[in-house]
Amino acid sequence: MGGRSLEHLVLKLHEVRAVKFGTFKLKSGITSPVYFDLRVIVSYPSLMNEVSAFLFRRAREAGVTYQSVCGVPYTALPLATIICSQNNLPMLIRRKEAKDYGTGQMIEGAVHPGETCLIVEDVVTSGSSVLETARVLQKEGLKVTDAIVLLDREQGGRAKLAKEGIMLHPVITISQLLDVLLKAGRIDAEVAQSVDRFIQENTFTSSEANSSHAVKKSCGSLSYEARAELPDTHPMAAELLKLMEAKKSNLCVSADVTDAKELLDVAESLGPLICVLKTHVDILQDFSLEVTGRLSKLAEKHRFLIFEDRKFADIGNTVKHQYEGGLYQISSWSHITNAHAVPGSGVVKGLGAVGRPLGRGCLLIAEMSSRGSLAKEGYTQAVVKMAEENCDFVFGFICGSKISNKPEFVHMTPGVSMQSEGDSLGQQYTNPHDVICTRGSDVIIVGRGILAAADRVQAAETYRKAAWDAYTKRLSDTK
Ligand code: S5P
Repeated sequence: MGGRSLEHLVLKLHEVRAVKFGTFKLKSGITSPVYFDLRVIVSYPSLMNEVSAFLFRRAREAGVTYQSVCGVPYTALPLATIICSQNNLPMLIRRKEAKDYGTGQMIEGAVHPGETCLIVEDVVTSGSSVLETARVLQKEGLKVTDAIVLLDREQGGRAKLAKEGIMLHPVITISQLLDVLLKAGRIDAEVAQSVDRFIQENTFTSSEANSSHAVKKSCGSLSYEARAELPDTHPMAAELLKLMEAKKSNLCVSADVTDAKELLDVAESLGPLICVLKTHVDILQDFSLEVTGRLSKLAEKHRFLIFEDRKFADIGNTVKHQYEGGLYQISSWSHITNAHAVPGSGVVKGLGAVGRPLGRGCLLIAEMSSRGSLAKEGYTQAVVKMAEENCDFVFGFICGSKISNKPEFVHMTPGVSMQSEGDSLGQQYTNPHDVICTRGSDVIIVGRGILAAADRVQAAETYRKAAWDAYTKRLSDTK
C-alpha cells in the first residue's frame, strides 16, 4: 500500500463519494458545485490506512518535529489514531464539549506543557477548525507549529493559519484533485471550471483571513440596502436595514437607565443618530404604558426601532403571556425582542404566536459578551439552525461576530466601548471597527460607552461614525 500514488488516492476518494460534483446547498445558504464528505472514508479500512500513511508522510517530508498528535474532531480523530498507532506516537484527544462534571477538561491524554503537538485535519477551508483546536491545545501549554491536512480547499485557510504561526501541509490541494479527476475523465472541463470559479469567488480575503472571525466575501460585500431587498428578508429586518442605510447608522443605543424621564430624554436627543433604541423596561422605577406610548411617538419621529431586551427563556406557553401581558405588555410597543434558545424552539413559537400577527421580529441570543459565557461553539451553531427553521419570526442574532452567511439575517453585537475593556462583573468590550469590519457583524450595541459620557450626543455621534466607517470599509474591502 505504501507506494500508492496520489492519483490512486484521489480516484479512490471520488469512487467512495467523499468528493461529489453537482448542485449542493451549503449550510450557509450558498450553492456549491462541489461537496466533500470525508466522513464516509471510515467505512473503507484500506482507504483509511492509505490516507493516514499519506498524512504521516507529508509531515515527515516537511521536516516537522512534534511529540504528540491531535486530530480535529471528528473525522480526523480516527486518522490521528491510525497515525499514532502505526508510528508509535502519543495521541491527544480534543473534546468538542467540556465534560459537564469533574474537571471540565478539554484535552484527554497526557499533556506535557512545552511540547509540540501536530494537528491532523481532513479538509481545510477557512482554517477556523484547525485554529480552534490549536487554541485549546495552546491553552494547555502545548505548542502548535504545524498542521497536516488531507485536502486544502485553497480558500484562504493556509494564509490565515500562517498568520497565526501554523504551517499547513496539505496532501492534496483542490487544484490537484480537479486535475487528476479531469485527466481520468471522471469530470469534464466545464465542471472543473465551475468548481474553480466557485473556489475563487468564495475565498477568504487576506484581511479577513487575519481575523479569527473570517467573513465570507460573498456576503460581506452586500450593502444593507441590498440585503433589505432580498426576497427572503423578514419585513422587520428589511425595515431595519433600510433605515440603517437611510440614516447612515448601524448604532443601537442601550438605554439602560432607571428613570422614565431620562429614557425619553435619551430617545429624543439620540434618536436621530441611531437605528435601534434598546430598552430594559423592568429596570425603570416609574414604568407606565404612558412612557412606552411616548417612546413609540419618538421612534416614529426620529425613525428608529424599539428593542426590548427581555431575553425570554421559558416554555412557549409562559413566554407568550410574558410577551403579551403583565405590567409591560411588551408586544404592544416593542418592534423587536429577543430570546434565549435554551428551552428549544417552543420559546420562539410561543413568542411568534403573539408577535407575528403584529409584524414584530425576534433576535436569538447566540453568543454573549460576558466572560465565561456558555453560549458558544455547538450551542451557537444550534441557535443558527433554530433561527433558520423559524425565520418567519426570527430575523437575526445577538452575537459577537457574524455567525450565519445568510444575508437575510441581521447580526447585532453588544459589549462595545471605545474607552473601556470591561467591567468588574464580567462584561467584555471590543471596539466598533473590530465588530463591524473584522467580525462582520451589522449593528453595534452601546450602553455605558455613551450613557456615561459627559456629552451623550457627541459620544453617540462618535460611535455612529466609527461603526458606519467600519461598514463602508468592509464594503470596499470585499468588492
Ligand atoms: O451578550 C450580551 C447581550 C446583551 S443584549 N451582552 C450584553 O451586554 N447585552 C446587553 O447590552 C446588556 O444587557 C446591556 O443592556 C447592554 C450592554 O451595556 P454596556 O453598558 O455594557 O454597553
